[in-house]
Amino acid sequence: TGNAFAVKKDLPGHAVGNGHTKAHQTLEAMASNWENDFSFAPIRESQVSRAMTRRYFQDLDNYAESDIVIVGAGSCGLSAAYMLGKQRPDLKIALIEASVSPGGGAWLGGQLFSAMVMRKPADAFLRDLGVAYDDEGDFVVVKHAALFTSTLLSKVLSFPNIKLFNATCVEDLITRPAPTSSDPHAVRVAGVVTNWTLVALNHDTQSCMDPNTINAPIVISTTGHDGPFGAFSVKRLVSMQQLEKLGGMRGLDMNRAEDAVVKGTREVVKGMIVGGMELSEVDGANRMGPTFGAMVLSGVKAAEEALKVFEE
Ligand code: AHZ
Repeated sequence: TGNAFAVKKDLPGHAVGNGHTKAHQTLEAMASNWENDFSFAPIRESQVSRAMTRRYFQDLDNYAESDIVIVGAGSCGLSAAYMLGKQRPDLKIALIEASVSPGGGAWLGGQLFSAMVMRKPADAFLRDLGVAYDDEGDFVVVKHAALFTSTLLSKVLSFPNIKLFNATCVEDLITRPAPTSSDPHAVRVAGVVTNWTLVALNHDTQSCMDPNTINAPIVISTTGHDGPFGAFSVKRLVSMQQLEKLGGMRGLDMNRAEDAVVKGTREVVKGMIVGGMELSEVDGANRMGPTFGAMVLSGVKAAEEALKVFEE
């Protein structure tokens, strides 16, 4: 073929290629000559498999002991991850998201509309992120929620010390006894129990498929309000008798809801910080509906609370 990069020998189990990697090309050079001179660099299928699986299993090994686990990669969890990644490149942060696609409810502004509203002072987060907005006085508007979420996601994923495990859900919490004078049965949260979401969804159809674990001194839970997947960690805290009961998210009141979620973001049980709409289930706070300032600032505060543990 005259292709200088042609495969020399395609032996099973061996990398293919002639030892030279294909030189970098410009898109312009490529565009001029598709029919004649174009070919991909050679590859053997096993190279693709190994390139993926080696990294994934190294990550599983590496993050089995994490510094911080964030449960849920919605607007709150991603905002917390962004703040932590920016401030503490020395910490290992595992971000666990049940869906294949991270972002939670932040791909749309409200109903099926594009624009995303944030009340001031959450505009500070957008400036930090470098996302453009229209200033409407007391609030700002990003032209598409997906612009906010994709920018935030790309920054979070670029931090070398943050690993997103998507399509993976937290299906239990790791706990250790931490008795107090008022509660001899108190525990602290010491990590999470994970499973691939597709497995977790099939516990009814198969005999026991045991999970995996991640140890961490601090877990930030941001799994959203109650629903098929939401409020996971706090519901578990109730069933293990670490919270007496949930307050239950109240009706929509934007003014009350957003202040309450940000101010309330805290360590709910030793080792577990709760933020975003999951917190409204704990505190019986109102929902805010389609305005996202409280989600990002709750994430900022959750990150701050988590870092206190490492400053102690
Ligand atoms: O898939 C969930 C979503 O991406 C994920 N999640 C839930 N349970 C999980 C589990 N393990 C791993 N057990 C899990 N991941 O958590 C993410 C939650 O994102 P979200 O957008 O639902 O929550 P948030 O609190 O970040 O943002 C809420 C946005 C809302 S809801 C609302 C209202 O209803 O009034 N208003 C706003 C702004």
